[in-house]
Parts: sequence; structure tokens; C-alpha cells
Amino acid sequence: MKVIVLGGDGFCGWPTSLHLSAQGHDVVIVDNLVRRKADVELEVDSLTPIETLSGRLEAWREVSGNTISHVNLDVAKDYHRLFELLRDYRPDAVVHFAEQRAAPYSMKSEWHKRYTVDNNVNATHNLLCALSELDLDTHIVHLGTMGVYGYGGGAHIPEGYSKVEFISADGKRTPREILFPADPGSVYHMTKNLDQILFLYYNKNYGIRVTDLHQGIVWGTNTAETKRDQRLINRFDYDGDYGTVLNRFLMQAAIGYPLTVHGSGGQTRAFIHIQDTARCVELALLRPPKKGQRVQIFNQMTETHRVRDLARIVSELTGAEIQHLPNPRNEAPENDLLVEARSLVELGLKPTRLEAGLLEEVVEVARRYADRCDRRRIPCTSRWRRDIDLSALPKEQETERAMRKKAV
Ligand code: NAD
Ligand code: USQ
Repeated sequence: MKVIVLGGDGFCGWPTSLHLSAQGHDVVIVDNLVRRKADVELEVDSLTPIETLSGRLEAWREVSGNTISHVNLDVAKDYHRLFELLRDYRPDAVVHFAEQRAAPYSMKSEWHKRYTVDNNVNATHNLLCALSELDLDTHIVHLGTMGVYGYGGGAHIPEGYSKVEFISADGKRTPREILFPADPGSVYHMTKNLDQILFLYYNKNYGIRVTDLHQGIVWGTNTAETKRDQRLINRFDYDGDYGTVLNRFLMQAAIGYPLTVHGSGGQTRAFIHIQDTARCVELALLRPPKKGQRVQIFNQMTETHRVRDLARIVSELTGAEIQHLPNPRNEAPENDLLVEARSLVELGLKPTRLEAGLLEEVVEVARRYADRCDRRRIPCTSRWRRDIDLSALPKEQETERAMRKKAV
């Protein structure tokens, strides 16, 4: 297949691009490198030393013999360049990762809220608009999030659609199947709900074929392909904005920093290993919806865990200390999460589950690059509301003192 990967330099996009190229697909990466610029803004770096994108592509050519090309354009702003690329390359599929994906980053300030909405909604809309203008029958595989559902609220979460009955004033019942009610937990998550409406409309009006993958929290760092050469190493985010919970815990354990559990840690979330992300995208590409079919939605996750259980598992494995901190987010302190996720398994996914060996592998990567960690960037300082008081967050010196005590 001819595949364009929007956001192919990112944490999920890079290993997925390599995986698709290794499977023999012709891959073009579109990325404006804004994620690397956010690191400059936040004064932090990937824990792993990532190559420049051109260095990555050169390394891949050397080890695999395959060429992946890169087009540097802003999907949300450079509509005409995107249009021309689609017109000239005529891809079978576009995998769309190119969005601002960190919930805390999206809540930092009014600028960050507005940037996240402008970037994410316009990127998705530009893609849909260009494909419909060009009348191309390209399959869009979009990375959505489990967060569009709001983590259940006690309900069993289906793969996208719920059967409902509307009851009119005179008691007439009309059965319908609708998108599961939107319940975003941050401005970032809200953009994924907005994406869903854009897909619904362009699918209904222009017949654009879309698969929306509602993905859980991705953990791990390397995949079979990124391990083939040091220069192919994937990024590892650990800071309070972009670092996600399990990778943060594993990295904190590696450097002797107490595990930062928000509140009681009763939040249950869905998880998936980065290797499975790449595999799921490939499976979705191989099973496009038929012409005229509504948007196909798969839940892309392999297991659910409570945050405090993850902290306990990591602590038992490594001896790390656990610290309960005030929660900077506005989220349910405890929730159960029951998710249907059969489709990708039926298509051939063999889920990679959390197990000691894989957890240790991530700790090992984090230990190797521990000297690249800036401890000042670990605390989550982005608050969901101004009245959330984070003053009980440990100051860096106090954390250091706790660590020295532990070392003694
Ligand atoms: P990332 O920030 O590492 O990668 C996104 C990439 O897209 C970056 O390389 C960035 O430079 C690029 N990009 C962003 N806006 C762009 C634009 N307007 N034009 C061109 N390029 C642009 O994020 P990620 O972790 O790889 O996530 C990728 C997608 O998967 C996101 O849409 C995210 O919502 C979704 N997702 C991620 C996770 C996770 O745990 N990482 C979980 C569920 C869903
Ligand atoms: N948390 C902690 N301690 C930390 C960091 C996070 O307790 O140090 C808690 C958070 O409060 C939250 C949970 O862990 O309850 C998950 O937070 P996260 O940062 O790991 O994940 P989240 O913000 O939900 O976002 C990530 C990705 C996003 C993706 C989403 C999938 O960044 O792109 O859409 O996971 S999901 O969570 O299923 O919606």
C-alpha cells in the first residue's frame, strides 16, 4: 500500500512508520516537527537521545534498504501543500497521528487550549476536506482516544456506538444507534470528540472511509524495528506534560524518584504497548471499511489498570517509594472501566500484556539514559482549574532529600 503517515516523527508515529515500511508498504511521513519544538518550549528533552528525522530516515535506509520520505508541512495550516501531496501521491491510506496529544499541555494556559483546538480540529478537517475535494477513495486511519468516552461512568464501553431509544412526549419509541455520549476530560480529549463529528459528517456526505482507533495509554519505548539501530530509538517522554503514567513510573523507579500517584490512584485507565500500537494500525489498514460503511471504530487497548495498582507493581519490581500527591486534574478519584475491545483481536492482534520482563526492559532503557533526566521537569504543574491547590507538591529539594535518605 501507499501510505502517508501524518505525525510520523512522534512517539507512536515513528515506530508505526518503521513497522509499515518493514511490512513492505511505501511510506511517506508528513510532520512539521512541532513536537520537537514543544520540548524546546518546555525546556525538556526525550529521555532517550533521538536522532534528527533525516538521521532516522538515513539509518532506516541503511539497515532495511527501504526508503521513507519526509514532507515538512503543517497539516493544520498548509492546506494547499497537503492537497497537492494527496493529489500527486494518491495514497491508499493516510494514518493520522498529527495532533497535540498531551492532556496537561492542553490545560496549561489559554494559549495552549486554543493551540490544541486549532491544531487538532484543523488538521483533521483539512485532511477530510482535501480528500473530498480530490474525490480520492483513500482510507483514513485516525488515532483517537479512549478518553472520548469519559472512562465509563459505570457503563460498559462499546466500540464506538450505543444502541438507544428516543422516547417522544407521546411515548413513541424510536431505536437508533449513535456515537457513545461524548465525555471528554481535558481540552485535548475534547478535540478527539470534535474529530468524531467531523468524521461522521464527511463519511455521511462524501462517503470518506474512516477507521477511528480509540487508543488507551501507550507504554514502552522500543519495538522490533526501533531496536535495529541505535539511531532508530524511539522518544521517551517523562516530563509532567507529555510523560504518561506507566512510563513515568518506570522511569521514576529507574532514577530513584518516588512514584507520583495523583490522589488516591483509584483512576482506572486502558493501556497498550507501543509494539501493539504499530501492529493495530497495520491491522486496521488491512481491513478498511467498505464503500458506504459508516465510520469504523475499534477500541485499541489490551488491558485496564488502576493507577495505584501500577504503582504497586512497579514498586514491588524495583523497590521504588510511592508518593500520593494532590491531583492537578479534574477527574473521578475512583472509577471502574469495562471496555469492549474484540475487533482488533479478531483481526489478528496478539495482545502484549504487562509483564515483568517488559517492564524491566523499560526501566533498563531509563537507567541507561538517567543522566539525561532533568528532575525539575518531573512534577505535573498544569492544573485543570485555578482553584486546584498544588502547594503540597514536593519541592525538588525535598524529593532529593527523601532520595538521599533512601540511599543511606
Ligand atoms: P507525539 O506528539 O509524539 O506525535 C505527534 C506527531 O505529530 C509529532 O511528531 C508532531 O510533530 C506531529 N504534528 C502535530 N501536529 C502537526 C501538524 N499540525 N502538522 C504536522 N505534524 C504535526 O504524539 P503520540 O504519542 O505519537 O500520539 C500520536 C497520536 O496518537 C495522537 O493523535 C494521540 O492523540 C494518539 N494517542 C496517543 C497515545 C499515547 O499514549 N501516546 C494514546 C492514545 C492516543
Ligand atoms: N497520573 C498519575 N501520576 C502521574 C501521571 C498521571 O497518577 O505522574 C494519572 C492521571 O491523573 C490520570 C492517569 O494517570 O488519571 C492517566 O494519565 P496519563 O498522563 O498517563 O494519560 P492521559 O492524560 O489520559 O493521556 C494519555 C495520552 C493521550 C491519550 C490518552 C489515552 O497522552 O494522548 O489519548 O493517554 S486515555 O487515557 O485512554 O484517554
